Amino acid sequence: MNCPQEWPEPIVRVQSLADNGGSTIPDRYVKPPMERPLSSTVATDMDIPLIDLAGLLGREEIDGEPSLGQISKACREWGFFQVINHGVKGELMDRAREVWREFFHLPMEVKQKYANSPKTYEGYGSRLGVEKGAILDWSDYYFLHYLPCELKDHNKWPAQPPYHREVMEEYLGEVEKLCSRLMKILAINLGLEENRLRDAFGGENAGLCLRVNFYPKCPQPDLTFGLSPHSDPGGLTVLLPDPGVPGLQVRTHDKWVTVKPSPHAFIVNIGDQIQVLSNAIYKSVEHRVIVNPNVERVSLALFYNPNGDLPIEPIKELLSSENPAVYQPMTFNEYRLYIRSRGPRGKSQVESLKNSPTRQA
Ligand SMILES: O=C(O)CCC(=O)C(=O)O
Repeated sequence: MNCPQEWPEPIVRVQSLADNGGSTIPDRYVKPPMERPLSSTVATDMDIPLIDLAGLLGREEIDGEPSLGQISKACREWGFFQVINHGVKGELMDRAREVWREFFHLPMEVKQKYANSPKTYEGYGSRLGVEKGAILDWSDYYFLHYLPCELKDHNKWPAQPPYHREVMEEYLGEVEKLCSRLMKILAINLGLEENRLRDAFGGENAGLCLRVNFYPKCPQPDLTFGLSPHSDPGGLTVLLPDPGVPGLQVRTHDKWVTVKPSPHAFIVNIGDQIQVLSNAIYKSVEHRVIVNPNVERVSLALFYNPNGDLPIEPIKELLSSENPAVYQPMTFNEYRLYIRSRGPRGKSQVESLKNSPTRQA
């Protein structure tokens, strides 16, 4: 299966719809009644764990550090946590978010020069998935490859605002270091050698890409989503949220929890590929984004992914006759075609990799 070169229908920018100032949203964005934000329970008295990484920063020996246990529990129970004192300067985080906000507020004809196609998704986009007639989400986005180096093409990066590239090179370099640290912690917490997960991703050849999500104001937020429920297909996601504008909701059991972003925290979550490598010890959890009638929202999701050509399967050291492999191997290039063609849709994909009981025996 290959992704088509072109979108099945003309692209409409959600930002233009919002700027038109209508009091209703087009039918294309209206979710069926049972799939709307208020058709499921939202827990108001809970939040994802908040973990202080200060004790882990700049230390070679991290054994015995209390945050290790907190991260282990969060990866197994929530699949999500926020981190503070993570080593990336707050000021750089703010600048990265604001250069993108400036980009989305450039005139439409400037942004259109970067219009993307479903072939690589790189550039300015307004839909995920290529199904003709699909109900769409209330958001635009910008997608960029950063690693492996041969995939990085500065021509695909916005040339405006003028300091955009400088800010983003620094930001992506710093968040890459954070991803490497987190990958080590995740491996150690599984009882593995510290580079084991990173090596399974292809080491230096692992992938890193960015999706900047722009959620315009929405006149009927109860009828749609900024991003429909999905789990992340990749490895690890480090999300920079918009301070003071909650929007991300995380599934826990049969409820949704609205994440309250802490100042200068990143939101970290496990993706499907780490769920597979850990043989389902770590959980890749469904999440969704609600929209707001009064305020727009910008978020930067950095996806740390396996190299696309490597088969990803449960790590042998975690398997035994009592704990056989739960998943079949698949490369990330094959795996991500699903979300690239069908768009964000729940967690059914990783379930489809499950071995049948007869295969496991
Ligand atoms: O905007 C957010 O808070 C979440 C974004 C997200 O889930 C994604 O980009 O996959």
